Amino acid sequence: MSVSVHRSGFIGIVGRPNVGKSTIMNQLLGEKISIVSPLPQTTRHRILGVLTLPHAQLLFLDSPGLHRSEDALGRSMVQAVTSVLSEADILLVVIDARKGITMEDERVFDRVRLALHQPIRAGKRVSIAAINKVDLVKKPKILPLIEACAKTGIFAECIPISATTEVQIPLLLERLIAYLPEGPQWYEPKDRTDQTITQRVGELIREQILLATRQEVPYAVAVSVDKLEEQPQISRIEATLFVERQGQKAILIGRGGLLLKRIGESARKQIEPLVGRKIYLGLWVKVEKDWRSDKRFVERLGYGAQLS
Ligand SMILES: Nc1nc2c(ncn2[C@@H]2O[C@H](COP(=O)(O)OP(=O)(O)OP(=O)(O)O)[C@@H](O)[C@H]2O)c(=O)[nH]1
Ligand SMILES: [Mg+2]
Repeated sequence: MSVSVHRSGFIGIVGRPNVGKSTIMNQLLGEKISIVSPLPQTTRHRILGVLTLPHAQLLFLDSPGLHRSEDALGRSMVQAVTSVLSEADILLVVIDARKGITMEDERVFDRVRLALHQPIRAGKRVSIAAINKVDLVKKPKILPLIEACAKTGIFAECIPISATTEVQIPLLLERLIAYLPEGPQWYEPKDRTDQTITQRVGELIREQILLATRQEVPYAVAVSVDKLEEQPQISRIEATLFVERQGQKAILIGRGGLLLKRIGESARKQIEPLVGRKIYLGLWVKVEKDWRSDKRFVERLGYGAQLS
């Protein structure tokens, strides 16, 4: 008779910006928990995504891309990566197959190498490399990349995947479960994330801003949801969009308020399925000069290691 074992643990998803960390987490969860955009530094804090299966519970920790940044926001993002590196039982290190192994990846590997030497509850930790975006490269390019990953000596496995076309995503899931330590079901199956609805709504609005703006503007915007009120027919949501300068405010609002209106409409389409009803979405733009350099303001926004 085989005795079935229940496995659980934290899987920290780390890597340089824009390699597809959040896309991979969403694919593995089958739900959009983290926002995704073509711009680097989309994810600004640690985000928990829970996948409950009959014999395993996978607690994914999505993290911001590891990068060098001197302002308070950048530092809080790096701090979030550090906390994920120290807490995870398994480190899932994401690499972009199109770009190969860059200097920035090497810096991530150094951090992973150090983390692997730190003890953790379940004892030995492992790291797995996911070579993502293989849909964008020709097959002969993949094998040398797997070899280069293996050569680092820090990965238990190097798995080529494509998060968007779902190539080898089931295999990745299977291998992650195989390395999970034995453990209980920590979260109720209905719990998918530690983010509140308000925080998720704020992120969905920010996602539409990232998709609709250019140059410095997307990086200079923060969203604060001030009100989420259920009324008989609709939910009323009001949010403030903080920018750093008057010029950015003018760009975000657009001529005749057109851009802000477009952002609001596309955000509304994303938010309605999440809250499960029709919403009224009111957006206001406010200048908070150089907020990214203001540690207290960055903390107030909930960025950094933890949301709550
Ligand atoms: N073609 C292709 N594009 C992908 C794949 N995975 C992610 N992307 C795209 O890569 C871009 C970045 O994806 P994200 O998931 O936001 O990347 P990230 O690593 O979380 O980025 P940061 O949060 O900024 O560090 C998006 O435009 C995704 O659609 C993939 O497998 N194939
Ligand atoms: Mg991300």
